[in-house]
Amino acid sequence: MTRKIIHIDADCFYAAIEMRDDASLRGRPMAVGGHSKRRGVISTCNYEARYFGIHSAMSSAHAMRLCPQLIIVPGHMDRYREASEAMREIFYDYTELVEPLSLDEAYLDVSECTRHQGSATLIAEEIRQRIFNKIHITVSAGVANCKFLAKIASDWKKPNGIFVISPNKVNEFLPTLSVKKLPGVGKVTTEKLKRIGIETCADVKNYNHLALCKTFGIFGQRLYELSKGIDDREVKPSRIRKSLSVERTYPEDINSGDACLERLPDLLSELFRRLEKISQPYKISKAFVKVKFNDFTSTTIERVGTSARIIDYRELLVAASKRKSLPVRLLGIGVRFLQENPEFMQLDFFDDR
Ligand code: TTP
Ligand code: MG
Repeated sequence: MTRKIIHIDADCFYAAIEMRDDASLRGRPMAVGGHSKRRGVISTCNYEARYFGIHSAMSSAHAMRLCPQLIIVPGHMDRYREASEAMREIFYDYTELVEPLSLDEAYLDVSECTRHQGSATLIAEEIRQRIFNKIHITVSAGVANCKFLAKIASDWKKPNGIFVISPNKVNEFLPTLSVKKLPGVGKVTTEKLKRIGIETCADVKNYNHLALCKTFGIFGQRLYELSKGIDDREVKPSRIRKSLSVERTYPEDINSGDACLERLPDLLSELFRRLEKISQPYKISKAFVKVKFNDFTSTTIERVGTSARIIDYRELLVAASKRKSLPVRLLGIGVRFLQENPEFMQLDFFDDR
């Protein structure tokens, strides 16, 4: 079966968060990093600064020489983590198979996702839009039938773009692709390949297969496969889930506790549907509900328990909706998982990226 993989990567992530939180930084070259007088280094910079040739890992002093009007601000790791977490929560709405690569980057396997009639392109577009609406930053997406092509694709239309490599386009796309773009091909390998006349995937394919394997060992075989668009690596969920929840914002406010209860079956069936899809072993430690009122304040109540019982949710929902005598905009229900479960902890595996 053809897989559907999405790779998401936020645009100038740290810089985007800083610009989001401080309007005075927008529209001018800025970077996040250490001070130039203290041998600081640039973590990242916005696209205006990239125009001057500034990039991650460059010394701040060098960056200031390239662009004297550059504004360098210190980073806020807590905000980046929070944004990253919020992005992942959106990903989990579509699939359990989410493999974060860093705070701003993840693979999603949406082969089983039925949203948008299973169109990975529409799913990726919706994810981009939701991230923009909720976190106020832009991300780029790549869609393909394997990991490495999805990752290359997400870079193609950066910033704020999407690029889809549909299976029937792979053979059009690959021949001219530089071997530099293949996973595992760094500077040294690029040079080595160049010396034997290999610069693109077409060159790899045309090179004698056996000779390639002799020179590069097992990596030669991998190179050969990658240049044909073959990459069977699975999307491995590497994060331990702490909770699972579903929420709905209603087009019209809900005016009574009883009316809130009428919405419960729909929320519960979605929660159960998503619990069934969790491939990791888990134990529920708590049930919780969230209610957002029409003044945009929200409240959460939770109860210790080992299952997601309807009765718990009924009681919690009534109690939460009574906390304010205001109409309700949003309802959410969820479970928290027991974290001490040793079986659960074992699932913290890492991939060879
Ligand atoms: P990247 O995704 O590599 O870069 P980016 O999001 O800033 O820009 P792009 O639009 O090209 O994706 O890295 C994500 C974040 O990781 C980046 O915002 C800052 C941090 N980072 C460093 O701190 N040091 C580094 O050398 C790199 C590459 C990234
Ligand atoms: Mg990024």
